[in-house]
Amino acid sequence: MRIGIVCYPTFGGSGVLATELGKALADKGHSVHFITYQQPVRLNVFNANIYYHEVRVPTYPLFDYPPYEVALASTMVDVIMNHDLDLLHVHYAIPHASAAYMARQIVQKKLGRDVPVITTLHGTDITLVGRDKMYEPVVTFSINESAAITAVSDNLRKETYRHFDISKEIEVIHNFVDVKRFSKKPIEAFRKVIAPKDEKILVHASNFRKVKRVQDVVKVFAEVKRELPVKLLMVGDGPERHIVEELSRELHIDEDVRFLGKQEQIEEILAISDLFLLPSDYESFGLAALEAMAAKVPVLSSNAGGLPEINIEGVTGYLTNVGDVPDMGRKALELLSDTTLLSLLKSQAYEQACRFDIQNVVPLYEKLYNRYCRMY
Ligand code: GMT
Repeated sequence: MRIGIVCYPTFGGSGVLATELGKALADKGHSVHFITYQQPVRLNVFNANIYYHEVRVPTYPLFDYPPYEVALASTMVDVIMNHDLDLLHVHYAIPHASAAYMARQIVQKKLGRDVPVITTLHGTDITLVGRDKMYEPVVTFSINESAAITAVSDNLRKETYRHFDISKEIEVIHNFVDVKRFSKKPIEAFRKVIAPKDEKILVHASNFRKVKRVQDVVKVFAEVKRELPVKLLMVGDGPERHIVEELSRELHIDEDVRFLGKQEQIEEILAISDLFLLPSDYESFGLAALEAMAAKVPVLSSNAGGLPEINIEGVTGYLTNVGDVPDMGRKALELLSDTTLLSLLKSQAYEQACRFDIQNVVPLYEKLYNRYCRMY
């Protein structure tokens, strides 16, 4: 098949998932055309089946807001027509689903051919941004106009029906992880630099937005630190970073906390880690937690959104109520001070990740594509 993939090219989970999906489809022989405003961060391989089309947004002094959606739809039309695409798979509804709707209309008029649009909902496009009155009518319309709609968890599917007037079936295709990529042997020298006295290593990775509750990460770490020698790695960057840096100084733990910024080789960091912290207000899925599990790192997360679909209490890690720092601290301490329990949870976390392995999930997308390609 000739597949167009539209996504955000950043470190965010939706872009990561879309890029990994495209790479896997290309490995299976499909032609994959990425349509984004920048080279996706995980698109770091050469594959003859992968094409990259940059959306160029011309500026003009009149524009306070350059019309990105128009440029995106026009690029979609260009790629569909010149590369004879069989379908468009857009990740994150805003503005990808509405731009795809527009592109589909134009192609239909020009070629008399219908190009199915598959929309995958990822989370904040529904739970935060999409619900804003300034976006909602367009989001609802373009989701309904998609040939197929998928959501990355049962929870997100329910949330979408709860907040939007969706008349179509939303299919759940859970996110996936390439377990092979994350099954890395720890680099001992690296571990020694971070934890010279063999301290246990806690890790958090996100875009440091409010929804991630990064302050809780640091507070939980401070609780654990009172009883155990530990280190904390903070991966990623975003608006809350300076606040947590300040907080770690106030809590006198800054010497044991390292802010690593945005990292492409997250698997190397996870390989030396013992516990992943994800105390978010909401996660439709929590791809970062799944990647941790694939690296044999148990997860201590909140029980919000779709997190209980991947993180199983007492099996792959622990779940707590949002904001319950004392409970998180207790659970982290209990796990990190019991070597037998920790190694059991490490292997169970890995087994859980294997259930969401790329090999099991990509065929579900192919099946979906086949269904709609034949219909149109
Ligand atoms: O979490 C973010 O802020 C990034 C966001 C995105 O759209 O890239 O992540 C969402 O999609 C991921 C991939 O499906 C999910 O794993 C994340 O849980 C989801 N984030 C939220 O729901 C807050």
